[in-house]
Amino acid sequence: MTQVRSLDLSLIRRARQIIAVSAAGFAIASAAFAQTPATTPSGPSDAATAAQSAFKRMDANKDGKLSKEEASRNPSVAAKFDAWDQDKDGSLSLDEFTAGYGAAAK
Ligand SMILES: [Ca+2]
Ligand SMILES: [Ca+2]
Repeated sequence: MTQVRSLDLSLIRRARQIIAVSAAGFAIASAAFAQTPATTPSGPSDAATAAQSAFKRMDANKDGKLSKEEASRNPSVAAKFDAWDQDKDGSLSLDEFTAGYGAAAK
C-alpha cells in the first residue's frame, strides 16, 4: 500500500516536471511566434507597412514628405529619388515613396 502511494507521488512529481517544462517551452514558442510577424514573408500590405515605417524613419522634419536631403541618408532611396518623384516637385510624398519602394521590393 505504502509502495503504491510513493509510486503515485513520484509519478505526480514527474508529471508536474513535464508540465512545467512544456509550459516553459510553450512560453518560449509563443514569444518567438509573437516576434515573427516582422520577419515573415510579406504580402502587399506588409510591403506598404514597411514602406510607411521606412518613410517615417527618413522623414526627419515630419512634414510628410521626403526632401532630397532626407532621402540622401539612404543611398538606395537617393539613387531612385528622381525616378520615384512622379510629380517632379523635388520631394517624395508617402504615395510616391510607397509606390517606388513596393516596385523596388519586387
Ligand atoms: Ca521631410
Ligand atoms: Ca513628389
